[in-house]
Amino acid sequence: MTYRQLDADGVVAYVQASGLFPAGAAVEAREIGNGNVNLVFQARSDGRALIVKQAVPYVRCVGPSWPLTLDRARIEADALEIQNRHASGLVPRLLHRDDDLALLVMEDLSHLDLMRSGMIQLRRYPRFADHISTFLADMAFYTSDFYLPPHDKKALVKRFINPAMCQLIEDLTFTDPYYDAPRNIVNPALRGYLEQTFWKKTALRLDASKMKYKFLTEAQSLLHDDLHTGSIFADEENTRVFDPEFAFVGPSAFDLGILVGNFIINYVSLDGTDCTDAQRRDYRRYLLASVEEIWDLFRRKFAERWARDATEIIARVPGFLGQYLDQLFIDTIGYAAIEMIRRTHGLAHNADVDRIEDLQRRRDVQVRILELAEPLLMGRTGFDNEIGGVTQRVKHQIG
Ligand code: SR1
Ligand code: MG
Repeated sequence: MTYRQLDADGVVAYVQASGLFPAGAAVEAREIGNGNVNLVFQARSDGRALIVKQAVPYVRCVGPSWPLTLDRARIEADALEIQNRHASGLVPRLLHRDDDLALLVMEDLSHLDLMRSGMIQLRRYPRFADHISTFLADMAFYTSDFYLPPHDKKALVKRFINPAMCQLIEDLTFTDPYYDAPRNIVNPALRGYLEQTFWKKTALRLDASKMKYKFLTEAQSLLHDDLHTGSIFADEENTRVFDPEFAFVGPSAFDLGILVGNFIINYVSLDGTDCTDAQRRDYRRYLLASVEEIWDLFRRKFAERWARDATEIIARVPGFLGQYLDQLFIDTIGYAAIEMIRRTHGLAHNADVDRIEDLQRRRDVQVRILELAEPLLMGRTGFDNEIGGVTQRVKHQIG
């Protein structure tokens, strides 16, 4: 079948014809997506719901003037299959795929919170650090050279060659935020700071370039590659990581760094909101405890998998694991800072900050994020590879 874009009626006809609901069942569908890139429908029948996600041949939030590969749906389905194998229960179940239509059908998770929205409302997710550290350790180890036989690892790299989506991240994350790029979306109240101060920081730009080069060249493990809090559903008991359309084999620390960066953005954003001092203090304590727990559990779980399942001979060389994890830590902090910068004035922002309506107040938060990102990025080797040093720095600088 050749590609055609579905509307809600088309989705109803498609799921009926595909046998995803019992024959003859009445089905309703509505578009529920509010993402930047794709169409997302919820199809319901007799109290049961499915999610139908279809890629469109352009960036949805911009329109047809910015074409984007449909192959991202194939990548997403492939990534979900692998994530379901290694991190089962932590990603949506893939029920059906149609690569010709660039379409996936997944379990409906709308009973869970979109984590970003929940965090904006100061909700807590007590199982999250345990769950996400398992997801990250499983993917970082079981899709790496330390576990996969050489031919399988190369086949994985080949299967996830994802150049258009990678270029999007390369440009929007590592390049555009460091100059007055046409695609940046800049709070007018922030522009003066960017022009007079931020865009003149040549040493910062050099370190951002070093992080970009790692992103371009380090094929360590299969990444989700867009692991911000808008790519996670959660509640008190559950965590599901979704939307891996940017997946490719890249630097393992990138997923960790994006996640940590999003927690820190939320942390700083609380200065621009009207929560009480006690609410802000308590939630900030929760956020930093989560960051510490995520890193410490990741490090421990990765080392456990290494000790139990490593097949590559270099994994038996004394000292290799420790140095590998230390470098992952340094890169995690670097990528966290890179994420904080890009979400402030790049193309795609975080609602945590953009919900602050008063532009001057939003600008003050944005400057604080940028001025915290700088010592994290430039000082990433100076925390003795201890996450407590990073959280102390956040607390000391922001309060
Ligand atoms: C074209 S918009 C691209 C951004 O949105 C996604 O959520 C990713 O974060 C990407 O960078
Ligand atoms: Mg997304």
